[in-house]
Amino acid sequence: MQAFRTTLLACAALTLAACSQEQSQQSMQDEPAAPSSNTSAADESAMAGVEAPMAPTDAMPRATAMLKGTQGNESVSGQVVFQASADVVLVQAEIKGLEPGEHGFHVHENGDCSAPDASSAGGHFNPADHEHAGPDAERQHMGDMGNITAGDDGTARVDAEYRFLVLDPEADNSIMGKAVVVHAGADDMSSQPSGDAGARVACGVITNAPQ
Ligand SMILES: [Cu+2]
Repeated sequence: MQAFRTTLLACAALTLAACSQEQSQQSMQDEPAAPSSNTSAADESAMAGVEAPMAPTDAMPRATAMLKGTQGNESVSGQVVFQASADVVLVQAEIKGLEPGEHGFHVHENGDCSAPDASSAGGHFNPADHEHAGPDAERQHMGDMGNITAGDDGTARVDAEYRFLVLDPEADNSIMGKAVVVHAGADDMSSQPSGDAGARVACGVITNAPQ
């Protein structure tokens, strides 16, 4: 009985689901030992038919870019994580120190952020020689990730997926080793060649980061 009370107390700190599971395990343990070999054999054969849950991202390419503010924008910093899945590349980012509002967000063709204004990163990464557009257009530069939006606190959080990014480090058109650039202004997703997004406020090289 003492053990049961302890379980109830512990339950107060747990989720309801965990709690009811623990209680049912408790009550099973309280029952007299019943012949259970039949049921456990059945359980095992049922388990044998169930394949381990697929984990599609485990062996898929993954990369990160640490963004650093350009000259005059030293307050900007952030991290971008790229994770390939079966059909798309997931992009998650948190970028701080921005002016509130929209900012162009691209992959540029050179993995070189050394220039004070990040001009060393070159133009948009565009291996298929398409016109500049937005991520939802039929065609775009591979680097056309659109805009990110910073809130009043200057932080932009990104959780997006792109069907046209190639992350495979073996591929000729991989974004691995290229640069992520954040701009001062919004990408209008139509002006050529780069959406009229203004100066580059942050830059970071995309680096292979296998799991
Ligand atoms: Cu850009």
